[in-house]
Amino acid sequence: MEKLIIAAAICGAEVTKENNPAVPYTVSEIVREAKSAYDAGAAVIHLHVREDDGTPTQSKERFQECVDAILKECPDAIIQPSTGGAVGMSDMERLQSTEITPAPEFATLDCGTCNFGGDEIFVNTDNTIFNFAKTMKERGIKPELECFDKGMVDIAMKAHKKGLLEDPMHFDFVLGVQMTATVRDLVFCVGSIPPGSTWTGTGIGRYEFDMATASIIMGGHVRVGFEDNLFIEKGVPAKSNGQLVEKVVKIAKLLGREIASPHEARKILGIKK
Ligand code: KMH
Ligand code: ZN
Repeated sequence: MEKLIIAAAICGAEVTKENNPAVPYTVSEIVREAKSAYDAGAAVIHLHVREDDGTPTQSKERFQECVDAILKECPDAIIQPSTGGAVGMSDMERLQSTEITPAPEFATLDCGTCNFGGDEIFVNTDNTIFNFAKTMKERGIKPELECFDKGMVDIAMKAHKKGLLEDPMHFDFVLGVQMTATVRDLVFCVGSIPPGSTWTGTGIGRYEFDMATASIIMGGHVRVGFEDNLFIEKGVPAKSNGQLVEKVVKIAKLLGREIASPHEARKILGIKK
């Protein structure tokens, strides 16, 4: 089986220090969390950024500052800026994270509209998705196709048919938000993607380590981090993103799956550097 790529979603846009005091806001806190995940074995850092007071932002300047600072400490990490940002942001605002220099190697592309609980709706119309795919293609950025349910795989395939997405595609199944997060759900989603694609399994909240374990066994890759889950075990807040990554490394070792370095992860994902 291919080596395991671990992605750490270190910050997110929805969680706060009230939820877990280790959630990073400032540049130095973001670097601290990225380094803890990288040192523990994460090859990919999925990045959202904040103002110092915790307000989510997609400011190009703030992304540039954070990416440059992370790369000083984690020189070969694959940094994957979010183009999802936070609920309610405009498309133009969200795409700013792809405008940094050099252009990111990898970035998220959310493949559909999603209920985020209560009255929150994360809006991604077909035109938004096609426009983001086109922009990333023009900028030479590999998209990670964020699919919160199987219908989003179908929308990604429409973009592929239009020539906006190149093979091999990489999917991330973010389960436990709009779709439940059972092994059956994951198997169904994975069975819907074209042969030759790679994929990551992400479980939200208490499903984080269930989906991680299933993904390790099934030959997929794994995402963990504060964006998705704040607890190392039931009722015990994680001290750092690194602690969450360490737990995945332990599970992978027990199951006989080796961990990919950033260099190996680029090869698996077809990212040229
Ligand atoms: N914060 C969500 C609204 C992504 O990073 O691309 C969007 C999100 C997905 O987190
Ligand atoms: Zn995100």
